[in-house]
Amino acid sequence: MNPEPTSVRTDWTREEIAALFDLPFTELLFQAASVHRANHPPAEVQLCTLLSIKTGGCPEDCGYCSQSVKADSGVEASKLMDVRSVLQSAAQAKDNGSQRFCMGAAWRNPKDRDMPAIVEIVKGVSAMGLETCMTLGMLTPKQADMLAEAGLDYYNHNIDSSPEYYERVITTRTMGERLDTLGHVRAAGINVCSGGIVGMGETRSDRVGFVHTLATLPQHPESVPVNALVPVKGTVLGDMLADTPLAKIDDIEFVRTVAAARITMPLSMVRLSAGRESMSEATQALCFLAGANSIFTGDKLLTAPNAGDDSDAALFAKLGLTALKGEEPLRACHVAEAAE
Ligand code: SAM
Ligand code: DTB
Ligand code: SF4
Repeated sequence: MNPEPTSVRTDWTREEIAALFDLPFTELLFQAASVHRANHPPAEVQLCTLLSIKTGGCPEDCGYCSQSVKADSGVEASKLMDVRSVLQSAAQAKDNGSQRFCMGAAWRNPKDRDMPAIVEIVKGVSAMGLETCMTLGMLTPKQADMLAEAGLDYYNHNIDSSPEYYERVITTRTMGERLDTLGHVRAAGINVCSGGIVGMGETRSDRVGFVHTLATLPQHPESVPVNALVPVKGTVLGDMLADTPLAKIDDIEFVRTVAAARITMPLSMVRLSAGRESMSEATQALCFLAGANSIFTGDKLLTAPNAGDDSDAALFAKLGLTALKGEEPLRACHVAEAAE
């Protein structure tokens, strides 16, 4: 690893990011791989496990999501899981070599009455020596403080797309509200995980705007999940894609998005997130070359299938990749220090 990390900029212009996307693919990959190895061990990938702790019945209308009440996806709504069952799943994830345990709830926002159970879950999973991440929807400053106090390491809240395209995918809350929650998470001292989805029918200009929004936040998210849309039947976007098969995101364009995220946010962990199940090994390998250094393991994401441990073990062996070990949770202050 290069001892002198790349300087961190939060003043990227859209034009600069568009120019990255426009580079010859070989040049873009060379730049992304160079930034990657200057700041991270290039053959180590962080393993995260997801668990849906409260599934379905969500009042929001996100056009991609199987868990929205607006979707006719067959996902049944359930209540918040009991603390013991969550801890059992976390123990299993740890046994399987996972470093981070990410818990998701299909809520617009947690209710105050949910918070004691959530706090207990965070404390229990932390005590097992796993990094904790939660994604529960919008938070008030007080709820963010409660999560910080409980020891939550990361909070996931995605901006999902460019500000312009966001409004065409979700109408029940604004991008501004998403950014407010990210601000509360940051102010509480919790590490930020924020990314989005590629392949929702957006244009390249939207993908530029998506990366630009993240890369110009006052401080880059410590984790940036880049999801490829998992088209779920019964959702607006899943059905739209089923009717127009050519709308599926081009693999090379997906890799370009990963590379642009890596170059503009050099210190962040860039997670190759949903959609790996239907991605070829070659495309995943290109994403790792382009700077992706984190994945979700296991057979299931929240409701959709994931690549699975056996195929991941085979892929890692083929590519000579290993699990990232022993990393301390990257505290927000580390990023600020490295930026100086
Ligand atoms: N309700 C919370 C929220 O929206 O912040 C947390 C759970 S939500 C399912 C977490 C993220 O998963 C979304 O922001 C979206 O980026 C991603 N996601 C959901 N459905 C997806 C799909 N079908 N394909 C790809 N990513 C998806
Ligand atoms: C993120 O960006 N991707 C994860 C996690 N954050 C919570 C969720 C992916 C969900 C994929 C669709 C599903 O399982 O329903
Ligand atoms: Fe609800 Fe989150 Fe799904 Fe949107 S993405 S419908 S907020 S669970």
